[in-house]
Amino acid sequence: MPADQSQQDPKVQVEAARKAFEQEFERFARFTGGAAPAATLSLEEAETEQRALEDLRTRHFGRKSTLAACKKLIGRVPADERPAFGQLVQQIESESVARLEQAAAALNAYVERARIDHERVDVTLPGRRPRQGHLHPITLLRERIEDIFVSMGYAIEDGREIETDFYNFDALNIPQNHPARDPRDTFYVAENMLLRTHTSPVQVRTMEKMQPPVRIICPGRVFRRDPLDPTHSPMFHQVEGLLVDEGITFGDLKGTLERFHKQFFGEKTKTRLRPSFFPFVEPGAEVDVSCVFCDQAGCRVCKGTGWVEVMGAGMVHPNLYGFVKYDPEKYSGFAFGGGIDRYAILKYNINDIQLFFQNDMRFLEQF
Ligand code: 2NL
Repeated sequence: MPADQSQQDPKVQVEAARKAFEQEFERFARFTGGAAPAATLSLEEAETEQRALEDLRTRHFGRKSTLAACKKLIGRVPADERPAFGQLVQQIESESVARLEQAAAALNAYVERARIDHERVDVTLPGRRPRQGHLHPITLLRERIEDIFVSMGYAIEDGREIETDFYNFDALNIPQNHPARDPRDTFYVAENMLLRTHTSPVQVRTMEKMQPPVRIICPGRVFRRDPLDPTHSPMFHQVEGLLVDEGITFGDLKGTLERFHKQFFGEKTKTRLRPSFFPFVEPGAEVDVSCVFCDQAGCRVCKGTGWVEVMGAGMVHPNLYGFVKYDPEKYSGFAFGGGIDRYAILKYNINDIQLFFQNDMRFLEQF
């Protein structure tokens, strides 16, 4: 039989179509025997097989398939053979489609199970608890200091971090030629504008706003051009205090600082004032507390002296009252200032101020 004739022969073509299907279907036949062979496939592989099987269905039984073409050839079959031919085509199609359906059903069931497995949530697993944060140790100590002074009747004031040189220096009786004004010590941001080097400007502005009695503390960030090292930072935290009223004496200053230090470090703590000089006070003093680490036996922190310096203090210089229009004949007052970071270092026995600003969780978590 010539090749073109065999291609024309409908029976031969139907048989060829069946063979072609059988060959291609062979690799899907394994799914029909239950879920076992499919179980070795991943979800993605099974989905690929699913698509391949549907593609095979379209190619072999769709409108453009060989089988569909065979059905159209029925006219070429001799009339007496037509019923048998029709039956043959029907039988081949229904048998093949049935086998394909079986495999598809098994594969679909497997994919469905695999998807459920894939998306399953184990509700018995412990939840992921968000870690609770807390305030920074410097903030905690600032609040502790604020609480102590509030309990003594002080108000808390804050103000700007960028100041004029008038409020930062002139109004504090700091002379034009004072080294602290040098741009090598102070951050200037414009002509006559600077990052405050202490929180005293807040106190000056408060005195401008109100007549005595004034009882305030001013905590906040301050800035000095210091190198980064274990005891210095170009940004640190200060708390200053100011009290002005009628008849205020140096004794009031000493009693106030004694009470504060007992509250802050513990009732055993002693406070000592040594003469010193600051342009904004007269007389001025350095303030020491008895060493909280060795009970004055002498240690590394107090360098064997039993005392640790914590503040500067003094009676407000009468020149300041001129700037803020207070009557120096009627009023007197005291002021003090210390570093919050320094208090934190002493309270927690920390040897490096940088730890407060590096924000390493392993450090911060300990407070
Ligand atoms: C320091 C600062 C001191 C003050 C700060 C002050 C503020 C006003 C008036 C008078 Cl508005 N004084 N503050 C007074 C004495 C010392 O020390 O850097 N201490 C470590």
